[in-house]
Amino acid sequence: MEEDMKFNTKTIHGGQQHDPAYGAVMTPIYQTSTYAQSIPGKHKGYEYSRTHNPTRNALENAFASLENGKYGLAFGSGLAAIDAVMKLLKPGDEVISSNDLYGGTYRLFTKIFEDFGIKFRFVGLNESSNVERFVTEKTKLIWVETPTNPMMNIIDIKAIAEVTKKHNILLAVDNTFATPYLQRPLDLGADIVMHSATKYMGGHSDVVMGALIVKDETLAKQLYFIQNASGAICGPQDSFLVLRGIKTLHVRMQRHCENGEAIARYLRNHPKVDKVYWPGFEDHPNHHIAKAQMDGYGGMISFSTKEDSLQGAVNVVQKLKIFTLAESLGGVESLAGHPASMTHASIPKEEREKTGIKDSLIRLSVGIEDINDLIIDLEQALS
Ligand code: P1T
Repeated sequence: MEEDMKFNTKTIHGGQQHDPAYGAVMTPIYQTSTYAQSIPGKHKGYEYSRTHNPTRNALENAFASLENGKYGLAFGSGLAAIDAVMKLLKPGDEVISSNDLYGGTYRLFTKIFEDFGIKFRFVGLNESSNVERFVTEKTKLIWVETPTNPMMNIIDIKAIAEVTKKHNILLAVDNTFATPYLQRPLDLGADIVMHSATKYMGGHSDVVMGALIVKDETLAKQLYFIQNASGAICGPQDSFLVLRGIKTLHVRMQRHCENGEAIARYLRNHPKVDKVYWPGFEDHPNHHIAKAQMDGYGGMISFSTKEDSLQGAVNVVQKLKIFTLAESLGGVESLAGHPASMTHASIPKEEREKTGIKDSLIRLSVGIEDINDLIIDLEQALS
């Protein structure tokens, strides 16, 4: 039954059942840390909420369903989810990571896990053939973000998966920007899908949360062990909010894609705009891969102005009225960000600039407001 459901049905029903206690159609918020036992060790499947909670379990099942996985795990933030994946590794292990990725992920890798003896190689993966020459017998994981934050590069998941399968390496894909509405990495050969559910999955900028989804039972057991043993879980109230958010993922994403495309094309024709980074353009370097592995191009766009300076970017973002200058993305409301000083400030300037994150770069998370209002807002900010 579940396998036969189309995506737009899964967002509403996937992994869900009516509450067994009273038949509540919406999953109740089980705001409890513990559960009664009749005799020591005898309970109804729940003993302590770090380990299991019915509201969180419902959400984890929904995550698994949307990504065509078997097992979902929810965490207190996207970074907590990435942290759990890294705990699969041992000192001496090596990780190959795309070189253009969220600044906080880079910080977690280089400032925390390098100190635990894990070695990271940050590699440009626009050419998937690039990856194999960095593989050694110590490589245990390839970490990929696609589209990348904030340069909107596209990485060929299927091609990288061929390499990871050949060398018996895990492939993890951060699917935050695309969401399962547009891209399902497990179907393309990835082993682990990760989300900052803070973003499109929650969709309303009111929760911080992370998710992992896998198909393999052994891997799932290892990750559940880490989730419980390290304890970076999310609470029932936040689980409820994201469950509610997911129910409209498909309709929100449809509008994010429409508005995103209109704004990408508007910016490209604007005389004051220099470069626009959006994978839907036919001349985007990996447009053909985006077209093959995604069902649309999403609502994230980066651009730079011809006045190639920090002040030029600051002038634009300060003038915006409907777009709010703020960290984060993926909510119903439009946001503008300045990666060099905000989301990617934790990457050293010379590293940042190698991947194109100049001081003049502006990132937009295009929301689902009326497209005319958004364009009028950009027009007055750029003028
Ligand atoms: O913020 P948190 O829920 O912990 O998720 C971290 C994270 C992981 N992966 C990607 C691709 C992300 O974009 C993020 C968080 N990003 C922002 C806050 C941002 O504005 O880019």
